[in-house]
Amino acid sequence: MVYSQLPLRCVYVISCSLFVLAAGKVPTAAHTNSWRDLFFGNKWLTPAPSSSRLRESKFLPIFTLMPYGTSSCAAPSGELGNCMASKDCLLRNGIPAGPCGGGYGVCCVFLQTCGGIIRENSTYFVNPNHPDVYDGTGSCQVTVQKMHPDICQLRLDLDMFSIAPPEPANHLCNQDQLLISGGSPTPTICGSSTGDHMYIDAGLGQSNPIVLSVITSASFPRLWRVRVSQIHCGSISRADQGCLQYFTAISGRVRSFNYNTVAGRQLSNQDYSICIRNERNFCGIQYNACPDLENNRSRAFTISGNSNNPVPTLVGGGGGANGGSPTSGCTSDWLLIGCIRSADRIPPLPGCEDRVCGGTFSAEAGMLAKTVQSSVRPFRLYFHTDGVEAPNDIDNRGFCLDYVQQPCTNGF
Ligand SMILES: [Ca+2]
Repeated sequence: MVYSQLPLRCVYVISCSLFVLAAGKVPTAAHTNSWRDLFFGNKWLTPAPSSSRLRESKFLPIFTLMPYGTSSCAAPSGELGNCMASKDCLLRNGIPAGPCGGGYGVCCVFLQTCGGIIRENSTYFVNPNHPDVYDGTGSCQVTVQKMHPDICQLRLDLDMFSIAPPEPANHLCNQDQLLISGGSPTPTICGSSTGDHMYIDAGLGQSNPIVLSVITSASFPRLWRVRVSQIHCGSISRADQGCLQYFTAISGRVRSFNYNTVAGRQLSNQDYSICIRNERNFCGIQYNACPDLENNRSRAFTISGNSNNPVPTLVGGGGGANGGSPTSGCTSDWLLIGCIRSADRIPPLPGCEDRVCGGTFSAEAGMLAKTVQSSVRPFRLYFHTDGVEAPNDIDNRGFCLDYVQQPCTNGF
C-alpha cells in the first residue's frame, strides 16, 4: 500500500532515487517500539517480522517527503496516522509513531479505548491491552464526536475484529456484541469480521455523538482495532444513502459478517444493504460464490437449510399470501439482488428472481452453482436473517460472493 503512494510522494527526484537505491537492501535490525511502550506499557507486541513491514518502517522517512500537516503515514505497527509536528501530536493526545515528512514531522496515531472520546479523523478504537487480547467483561465504549459540522458519515474499518462468536443453535450474539448507537440503525455483530467495514450515517448537526460499544461477557480472548474515519458531506468517498457497506471497484468481494467457511456462523437478525458503485460504462453485474478451499462441498453460500448436507438453491419469497410451502422459497433468511438470472442461459430466461437462499448459489432452483447476473441499478444486495436457525437451519456460514461489473455492450 505504501509503495503505491510512491509516485505522489516523490516530490524530489534525488530523494526518490535514494528510495530506489535503498529499497534493494533489506534491513536486519528490528525497529523499536518505544512510542508504544511509553503509552501502553510493555503490552505492545513486536509486529510480525515481515521484511516488507521492516522496509516500510525503515523507509518511511524517505518517501513521506510531502510537507507534513496533511499527509497520511503508516506506523510500524500498521496503523495509519497523520504526519504532523511532534508538539501538535502530543497536544492533540496523539501517539508519535516514528518520523515522517523527511524527519520534520512525526507519524501521529490516534488510539482510544474504553471511555474514550474520538475527536480526530482516523482514530482507532482498540480493545484494552491492545495489541494483546482482552478477556474482561462489561461494556467498553467510545464516543465519536464530529470533528466538523459538515461530517455526514463515519466509516468503520474492522482492521482486527474478533470477539466471542454467536451461540450455535440460533446464531444470536448473546455473549459479545458490537453495538452502534446514535447513527443510522446497524445490525449487531459478533464473532470474527476482520477486514470488513461499515458506514454509519452521522446525521445533521454537531450535537449527535455516535457511541461504539463492545459488550462482553464470559471469558474469550478478544481483539479489536477499528479505524473510525469521518466523511464530509461533499466527499467523493461518501457512501450512497442507506448503504451499510459500500464498494467502489469494478470487481471485488462481498460477504456477510462473521463469514468463515470453517467455523463461521451466519449472524441472525441482520437487515442491511450492500452497495456497489456503478462504475462509468458498466451496466450490469455478475456474481459468483467465492472459492471455498477448506471444504469438499462449498459452503461459500449457505444461508438456509442444514448445510452439513447438500442443500439446493431456493428462490423467491415462497409461502406468503399464496399459501405455498415455506420450504419452497426464501421466507426466513435471504439475500436479495434485483432481477437475477443465471448467466449461462442463451437466450436468457424470460423470468428473473430476487430473493435467493438455500445452500447453493444460483438464480434458479437446483443443485448447480451458477454465475448470476443482474442489470438493476444501482447495484445493491439486501441481506436479511431472522432470529431463528434451529432446528431446520444448521451450520450455515452466510455468504461470500465475488462480483464483476459488466460493460454496457454485451447485452447489458
Ligand atoms: Ca434464520
